[in-house]
Amino acid sequence: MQHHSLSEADPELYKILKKEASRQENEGLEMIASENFVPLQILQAQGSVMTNKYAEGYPGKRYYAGCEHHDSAEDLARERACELFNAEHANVQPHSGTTANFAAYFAVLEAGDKILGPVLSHGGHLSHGHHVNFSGDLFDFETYAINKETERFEYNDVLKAAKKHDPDLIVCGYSAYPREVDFEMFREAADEVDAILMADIAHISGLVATGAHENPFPECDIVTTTTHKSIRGPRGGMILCKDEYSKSVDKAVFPYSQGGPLMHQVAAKAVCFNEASKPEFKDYTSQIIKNTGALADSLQENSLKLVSNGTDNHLVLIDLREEDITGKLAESALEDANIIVNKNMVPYDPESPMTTSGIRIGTPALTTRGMKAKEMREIGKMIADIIKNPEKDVIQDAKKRVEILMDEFPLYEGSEVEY
Ligand code: DSN
Repeated sequence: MQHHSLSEADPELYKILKKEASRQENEGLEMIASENFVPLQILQAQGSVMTNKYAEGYPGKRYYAGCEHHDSAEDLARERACELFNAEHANVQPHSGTTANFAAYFAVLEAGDKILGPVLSHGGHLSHGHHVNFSGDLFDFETYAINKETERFEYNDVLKAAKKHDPDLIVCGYSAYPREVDFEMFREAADEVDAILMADIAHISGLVATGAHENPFPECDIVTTTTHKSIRGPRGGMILCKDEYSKSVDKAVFPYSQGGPLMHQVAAKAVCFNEASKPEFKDYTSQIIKNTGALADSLQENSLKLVSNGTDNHLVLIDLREEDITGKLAESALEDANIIVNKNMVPYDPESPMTTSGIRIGTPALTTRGMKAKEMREIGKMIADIIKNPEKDVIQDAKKRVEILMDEFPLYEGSEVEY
């Protein structure tokens, strides 16, 4: 076999990677709440020889020979995950958050069973019962809603929906909810109707790992997450659960819903959990909370309304219903200034999902770049100026300032990253 560097072997693809690296480094303030930048050691594990092996099954019980080192890597990932999240069992093989949710549902339910989840436009995810997704197609999903007054999930509303629908399982945990999830409150509601409680902590798992957000255990029975959002690891998924569900969770991942695990990703998950256990990562997540608070203050001081009037976590949701701009147009105007965010439904949104009356903004990626409250306040002001007055000169002024910030807070520049 002849080995070549990527730049020699495939200049066409290499050029694309270089362009993407440059985009990440220089061309935009990355404020999509679900995105982050991984450290070199995680890129390295993902690009390792672990990609070469089939390892169907689990450590000690594989369907192929030669899995000794894969067993060690997967055991390390599982042990570290259990330690980090105070979980009794971990399955680190799910390829993504959605496949983790698929396996988690089928670990304890059968098609047609009833699940109670959040209204999608109130912060939920497609895999929490949307009709275009397997979850809405295969299960009988009913919903609970955000309280119109407090713009938070409240016990009485969840309990009422639970009593009305008598679900087999309740899902909590969201993609666009700026407040702490009260797992105890969901446990109480689940107990009232004898339902299994599942949390999807994809967005907040980095915060949970360090105690910056309440841990879903012991209240929840099964917990799913991705590994690439606030926890800053490789793109992928994971299921954590109590011991009593361990066998059914493992069976639901393999062989029920997946074949061979992506062992290079599993190896990188082990590295991620090690990073997340370090004191520096605790500092990182407390900085995320400070940064989001500073961003929220700045947006509000500049007369923008936030859903629930603030934030407890890594994101804010701007409510544009009283502004002269939709989420779609605001997203585009901000992108023109190289501020990258996404349009998002707000609770009780009169607009369609393609238009929306909201903008979701997260701070994990910029916090990874080293930005602090001072920069967040400045960015909040720029965002508010553009939303209030999306004119060319306002956008151009912000764009120039964004370029300076990118230079001040380099990402991979100067490191040994071979794109
Ligand atoms: N796409 C993710 C998000 O942006 O929240 C959820 O999977």
